[in-house]
Amino acid sequence: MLHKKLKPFPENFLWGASTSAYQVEGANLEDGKGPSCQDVKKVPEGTSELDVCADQYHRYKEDVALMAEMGFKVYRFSISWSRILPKGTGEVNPKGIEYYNNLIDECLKYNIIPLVTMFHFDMPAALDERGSWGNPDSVNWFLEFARTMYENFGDRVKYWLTINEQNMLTLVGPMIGTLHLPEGCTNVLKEIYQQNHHMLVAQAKAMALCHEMLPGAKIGPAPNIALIYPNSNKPEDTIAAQNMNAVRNWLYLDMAVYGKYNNLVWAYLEENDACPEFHEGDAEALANGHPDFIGFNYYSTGTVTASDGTEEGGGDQQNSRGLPGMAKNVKNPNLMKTEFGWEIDPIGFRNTLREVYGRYRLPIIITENGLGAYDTLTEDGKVHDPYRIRYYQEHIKQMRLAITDDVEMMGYCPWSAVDLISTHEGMKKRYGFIYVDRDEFDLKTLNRYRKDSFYWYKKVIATNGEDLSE
Ligand code: BGP
Repeated sequence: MLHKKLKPFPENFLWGASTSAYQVEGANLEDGKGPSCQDVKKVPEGTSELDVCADQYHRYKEDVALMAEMGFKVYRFSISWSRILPKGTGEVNPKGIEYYNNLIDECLKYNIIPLVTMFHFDMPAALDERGSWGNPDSVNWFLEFARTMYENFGDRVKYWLTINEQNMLTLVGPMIGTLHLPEGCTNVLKEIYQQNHHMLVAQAKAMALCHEMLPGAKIGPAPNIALIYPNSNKPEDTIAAQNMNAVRNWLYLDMAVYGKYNNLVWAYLEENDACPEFHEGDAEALANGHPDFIGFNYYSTGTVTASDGTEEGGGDQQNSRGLPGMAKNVKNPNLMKTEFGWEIDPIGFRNTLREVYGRYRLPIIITENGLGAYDTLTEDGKVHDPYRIRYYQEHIKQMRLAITDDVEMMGYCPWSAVDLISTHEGMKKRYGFIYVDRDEFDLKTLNRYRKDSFYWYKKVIATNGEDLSE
């Protein structure tokens, strides 16, 4: 659709950015915090441990002040489960509650809305030992955690996200360091989809509990959505794209919104003897959880051809290797790549927004979008990152076109507010508007520096997205 006139960004559009606890906070075993699966995993060779990260635990005041300087309306961060419940259930850690109270109050001091992710890749290690999401009790563990957060922070936190990228936990868990398999597991796919099922039920129940305990608060999911293109106009490539879209994307949003398994996914699970078991009350719970909005992370699209049955599976968030019997992933020659090999597709952002809104008709907030790159701090304390500015210019342009297409947008929270540790590629893969002075293994000063993109984003926010010029 070629538009003659663009619609403006809505008034009160939520401009901000995101982080997650295990990647930004550090202080990973301090003040009573229990270890999470991220603290006990073996980090990929050549990448930093997750013990100090960007040290936001000790520097949140400075970070929030810098976000306020950029004009943030919202800050998306996650709450570390094992910081407030060190063993995952039972005893509450008062120091953990105090930390998040302080962080929330600091945001509110500058009129920055806290958007809280309840779970971002960091299962308490104590619960991993009890079977993690494979244990049917995990639904109740998560609800206890949710209740603890609603009770302690619900007076001030009005926007909640349930589980970050549940689809990536399911599809590429080993890469993120989250997949826990019981010893002797013989049907891995079935186990993974049983864990996935427990997460879906936990999410539905947490949404219902939020509405019950915090009337007026809003809650939504936060999967990683990437529209999948057919590689050609061969009809079988479209079948492959439908398959991949269903397994990667729609399963999660269909469940969050309609409480039902996507039929293509169910057929795939049946075919592979991997259908999850429903426990008593699951179907009702899934039907009773309703999101108020859709949050999703967008980095790129994917492209597939028909399966020939030899696909390997696995990969990382944006580089899937395909799904055996369903679709084979191929490169898209029309797209550029980041220095870390992720395809860049700003028009795909508009495509994805149009598709998601058309399917679900709920307001959308983008909970992640961004460019991982090598940045350099100059001797005079500057970081020139025109590549990042260009990336955002193109994506924000496409978001505005999507708004003009009548997609209802609530906000935009790129990844990330501050430099932090990547899921599997360390500190060198930077995303922030704020540079953190440390290397992979040398912690240096941990001081903060404003990148060029910091000043640029400040202007974008000040003009409500009208002025994207450099
Ligand atoms: C998403 C995760 C984030 C974040 C981001 C960038 O998948 O929700 O936690 O890390 O991707 O990915 P990476 O760190 O692998 O570059």
